[in-house]
Amino acid sequence: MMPSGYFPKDFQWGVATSAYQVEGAAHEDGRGPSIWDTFSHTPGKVAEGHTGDVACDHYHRLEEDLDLLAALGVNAYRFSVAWPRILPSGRSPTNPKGLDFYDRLLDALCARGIQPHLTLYHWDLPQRLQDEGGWGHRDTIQHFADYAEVVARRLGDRVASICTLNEPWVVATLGHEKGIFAPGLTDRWLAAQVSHHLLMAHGLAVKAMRALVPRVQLGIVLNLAPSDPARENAADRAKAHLEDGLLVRWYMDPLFRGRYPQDVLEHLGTDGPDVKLEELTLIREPLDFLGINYYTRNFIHAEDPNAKAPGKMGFTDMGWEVYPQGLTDLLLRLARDYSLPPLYITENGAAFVDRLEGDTVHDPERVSYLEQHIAAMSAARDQGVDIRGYFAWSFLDNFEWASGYQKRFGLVYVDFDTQRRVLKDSARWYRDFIASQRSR
Ligand code: IFM
Repeated sequence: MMPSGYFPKDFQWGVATSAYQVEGAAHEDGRGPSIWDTFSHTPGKVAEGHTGDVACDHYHRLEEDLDLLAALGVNAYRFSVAWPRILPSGRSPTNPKGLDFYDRLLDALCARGIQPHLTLYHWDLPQRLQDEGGWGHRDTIQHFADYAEVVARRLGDRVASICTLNEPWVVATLGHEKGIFAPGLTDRWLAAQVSHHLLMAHGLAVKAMRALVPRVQLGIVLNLAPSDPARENAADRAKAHLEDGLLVRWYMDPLFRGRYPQDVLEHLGTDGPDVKLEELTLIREPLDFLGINYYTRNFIHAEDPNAKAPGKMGFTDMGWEVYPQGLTDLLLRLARDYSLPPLYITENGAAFVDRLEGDTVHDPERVSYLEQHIAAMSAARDQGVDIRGYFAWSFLDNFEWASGYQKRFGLVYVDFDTQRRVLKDSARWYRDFIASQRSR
C-alpha cells in the first residue's frame, strides 16, 4: 500500500545519517577527539560499552554506500560533517584530509544526481573546546561561526542546504541536564545557558554563511513533538503545556518570535539564561527552512512521569509510541502559531528488532511506520503546510548514541561484524514508493 497524497516532482525524498553514527575512522587522517569519543569510552555510559570508533566504517566505504543510496532512488541525502575532522581542536588550523573527505562525498553525491543537505553540528563537539567550557562558554559561539565559515567556503558550492544545529534540545537537556548524552553533565542552570548559547551560535553562523553562500538554503533542525495530556484534567493540561514550553516553544519562540516563552522563564527562575536584546535579534536571523525531526508524541501525566501512552498502533524498540497523528497535529499547530519558512521533515523513522535471514530482513513494522508517517505528513500538506522534503532516519543501522548498536533504525541492515549491508524490506518499499511518485 502507498500513502495517498500528491507530492510535486521536485519534492525531496531522502534518507539521513550523522557523522559520528556512521563514519568510524575515529583516529584517522588527523581527526581530533570529540565529546562523544570521550563519553562512549567512559565505562557505563553506552550500552555494552559500544563506541563510534568503527561504526558503519562509512569513511572507508563511501563509494559503496553511495551506490546503495543511489539504488534507493533518493534525490536527497542529509548527513553531518564532523567538526573535529575539519578542525581537530575546534579552531584553526584546518585539517586538509578531513575537508577532502567531505569534498569527495559531495562530488560523489553530485555525480549520482543526489542533492546534499549538510548539517554542521550533530553533537560531536571537539573535546578541546569542551575542556575549555564547551557550550557553556560563550567563546564556543564564535568558534562555531568560524567553523561554519570554513565549511561554507570549501563545501558551500555543492550543497543544497546547510543546517546549523541538529536538535539543540538534545544537546542542552540530555547532554547537560539529564547527563545521559555527552558531555554527561547534570546541571539545569548550565543546560539553560547552553541552549541560549547554541541558539546564538546558530544565528551568528547563519549571518556569517549568508554572505558567503547566498544561494544555499540555511536553517536549523529541531526535534519537536506534541505534548498531550494523559487525562482531561487541569493538572495534566498544565504539565503538558509546560513540557510543550520546554521542548517546542523554548526553541521556536526565540527563533521565530524573538523572545523566550514567559512561562518557561518563570519555571526556570534563577536557572534561566541571562538574555540581552541584541542576542534575541541575533537568534531571530531569517531562515530559509526549518527542519523537523519527529518520532513520537509526549504523553503527559501530572503525577506519573512514566505513564504509558495508549499505543493503539504499538511501540517501537525504543519504547516510543507509534503515533503518526502527532505529526499532522504538530505540523498544523506550528503553521498556525508561527510565521514559518518552508519545512522539511529531516528525520522520521523507527527502531525495531531486525533479523537477518539470508539476504533479506523482513521489517513490516518499519514499512508500516514509514507509510503512516508519510501519509500523516501528506495530510498536513493537503491542509496547506509548506513541506518540501522528507528524510527517513536512517539510511543505515548505526551507532544509536547511549543505546550503542543495540537499536536499529536503518532501512539498510548493517552486520557490524562483517560490515555487510543488506536492504531491508523497508528500503525496497521506500525505493518503490519514490519510484511511484516519479512516474505519476
Ligand atoms: O539517532 C538519532 C539521531 O541522531 C537524532 N535524532 C533521533 C535519532 C533516533 O534516536
